[in-house]
Parts: sequence; C-alpha cells; structure tokens
Amino acid sequence: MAADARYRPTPLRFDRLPPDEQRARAREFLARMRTRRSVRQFSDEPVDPAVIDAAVATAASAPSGANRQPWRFVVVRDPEVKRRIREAAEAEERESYAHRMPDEWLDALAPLGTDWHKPFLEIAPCLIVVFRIDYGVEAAPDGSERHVKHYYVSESVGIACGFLLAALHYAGLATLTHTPSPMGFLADILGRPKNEKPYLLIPVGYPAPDAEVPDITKKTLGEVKIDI
Ligand code: IYR
Repeated sequence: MAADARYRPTPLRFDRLPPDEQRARAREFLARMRTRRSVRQFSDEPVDPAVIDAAVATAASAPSGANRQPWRFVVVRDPEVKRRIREAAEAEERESYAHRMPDEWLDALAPLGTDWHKPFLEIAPCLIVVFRIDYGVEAAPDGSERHVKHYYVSESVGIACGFLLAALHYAGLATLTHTPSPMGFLADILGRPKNEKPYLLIPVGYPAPDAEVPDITKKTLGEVKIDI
C-alpha cells in the first residue's frame, strides 16, 4: 500500500547520554522537583514576562492526542481582572466550603489548612489560567464553521500543565495548582469562546517572606512503584 502522503518523516534528533550522565541528571532533576511546594502566600513582586513566556512555550511543547494541542494559556497580570477573578472565586468557594463539600472532603483538606479566602488571586503578580479546548473551529471553504475533533483532551492538557509547573519551578518561581469550583466564571471574565473550558488556575510569583506550607510528605517509591 502506498504511504499516505500526509506522513512526512524527518530524522530524529536525540541526545544519547553516557550512563553516568543519565543517572546524574535523573537524580538532579529529582532533587530539584522535590523542592517544589504549592504556595498559597505570595509576594506582590512582579515576575519577568520572558520567564512566563518560556514556561508557557515549554507547556505548549507537550505531546497531545493527534498533536491537536488542545490548550490555551491566558496570562493575567491586570490588577482589575485579578480582582474580578478573586471576587468570583471566593463567592463560589464560600458556598462550596459552607454547603457543597461533604464532610469527607472537608476532612481530607484539613491537613492543607485551606478555606474560602483566596487573597493570592489578587496578590500573586501573575495568574496563568489554562483552558482545555474541547474541539477546534475551522472556517470551511464555503465560509461556514467546521468543528475539528480533539482527542484525549484532559490527558493532553494535564501533561502540558505538568510541563508548565516543572518549567516555572526550574526557573525559580512559586506556583499553586488551584481549581476554584465550579470555575465557569473564568471563561466569562476572560472572554473565552464556548469550546474552551477552564482546566486549572495557576498563580505564579515569589512566596511571601513569611510563607508557610503544610508539613506533608509524599509516598515512598516503594509505595507507588511496582516492578514486573
Ligand atoms: N477548591 C477549594 C478546595 C480544594 C480542593 C482540593 I481536592 C485541594 O487539594 C485543595 C483545595 C480550594 O481551593 O480551597
């Protein structure tokens, strides 16, 4: 069978590392990533837009289903927009903590010390709001709109967010993975079209000088890994 002309292979560029270098890099990366903490107390010190742009470009280099790249990253620095996001998020969270979250959920969050107050949404100099794009929209030749199917959207956007968090941490910035619930208000405030759904809100900046974090630990390798 003739190969499909749309498959245009190009030689792979791959840096093959010596074994010692592989181990050293794997351990260095582990040591660095282990120092990442979710931060809820930020300083208002601004961050370099070039660092944010490079981290978002890293996120956008992630693999995705059929390479559809079903993500949008809205970088919010405007204080008035941050204020509106805080106000809307706190209204939802106040309701959630008081009435919507079952006791089991509240118990699970107790070690994290969270509540409905979200001052970091205004204080952090930058909020990256990640949207999942559930389908693409293309202009058909007759001028009508055609929907383009996206695949494995939540897996793809989740991987991109992992790249983003790692890139921001590696560049020396603090982050929080925040999911105010429900978060439809983000699409309204940020004017996103109906094929884009809020996925994750990531405040980015420097920790406040007196920032504290919960004293929690990660499972050991033995607890999470099975060799077969
Ligand atoms: N969205 C709420 C509650 C919350 C839920 C989970 I799961 C967390 O890991 C942390 C918080 C809030 O942001 O407070």
